[in-house]
Amino acid sequence: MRAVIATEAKSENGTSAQLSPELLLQIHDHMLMTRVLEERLIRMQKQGDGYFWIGGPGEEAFNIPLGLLVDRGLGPAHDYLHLHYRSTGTAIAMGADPVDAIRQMKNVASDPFSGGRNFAAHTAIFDWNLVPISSPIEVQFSMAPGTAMAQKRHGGRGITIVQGGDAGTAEGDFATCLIWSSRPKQELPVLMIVTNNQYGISTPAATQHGEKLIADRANAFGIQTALIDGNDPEASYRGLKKAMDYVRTERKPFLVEARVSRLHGHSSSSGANFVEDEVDCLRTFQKKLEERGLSTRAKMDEQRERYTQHLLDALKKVREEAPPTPESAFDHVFATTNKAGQVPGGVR
Ligand SMILES: Cc1ncc(C[n+]2csc(CCOP(=O)(O)OP(=O)(O)O)c2C)c(N)n1
Repeated sequence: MRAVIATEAKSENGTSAQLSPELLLQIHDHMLMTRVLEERLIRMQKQGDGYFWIGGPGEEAFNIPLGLLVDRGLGPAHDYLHLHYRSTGTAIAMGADPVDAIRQMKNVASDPFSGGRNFAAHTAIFDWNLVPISSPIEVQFSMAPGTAMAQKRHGGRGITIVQGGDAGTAEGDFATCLIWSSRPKQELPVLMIVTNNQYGISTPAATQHGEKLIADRANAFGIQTALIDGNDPEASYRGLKKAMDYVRTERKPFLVEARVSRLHGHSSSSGANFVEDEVDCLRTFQKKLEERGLSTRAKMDEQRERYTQHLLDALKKVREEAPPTPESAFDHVFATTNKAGQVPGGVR
């Protein structure tokens, strides 16, 4: 029941085999695209192409393996995702088009996540059970038991994945998830993830947590836990695979605490400039790929340039796209109508 460091776990099947070169390069590919996308989004905000940026540079080494391990699909037979506003990398690894994140940042009608009406990084993909990411923090932890309950009733191997930051665990929603997912004989297939970057906006975690590890809080509920080095994509892949296999098979909850970096601060509100003194998972992974002879500096630099150009070209096109129309303001909004079919106070 004690938290274990997944880097110490030998591998997903108990051997010391490394992940295959193909998988490592695939992880790198998505990490690089996600980082270049975040840099583009930050630039867009600074250049007036968006009013606010928040995102996940520094979490790629964890979020990409997560996305690759998801059973993607619609309905309770597949995984449900209740993610965080730093989770863009997970959606990219699942196959989302990075240009859609640019459309949302620019708030154009073609943004498939919110029709140009939500914040950056508020991904929502109905066909993949990726439920809308919320700005009020931690509410996803109250919703997760609902989809997990549907999956438990449905049967099969689909699991619910819910992710949030360290500070958010102070909210009651986090306790709600611990309680509802661990009721005796009614346990739910929920993978709870806390991506711990050691800060809640500007408040250091060290000043807020009496517990040594956030993951330890799950022990009181009989929930198994793991502490993962989220800056290491190999440790993340192995640790997540083990945790997800457990939830899929046992139909019981599991809590992962991942240590990650926050490489551009909290959001555009704190300047979004690069933070030099935190581990940059992309830099360290690229060094490893070079050392192992799996890629070269020149190749990775060329790839970065290509991705940067692709997203810049996409932005130029998105700039020409139309914003949402006023008439579409009530599309997809749940509201009761009066006898005349009108939304009270609305314009439907
Ligand atoms: C319910 C609620 N309270 C407060 C906020 C303001 N707020 C936005 S982000 C944030 C800090 C979240 O920190 P953490 O959970 O550690 O996640 P991180 O942003 O570090 O990934 C706060 C307090 C909010 N969005 N929602």
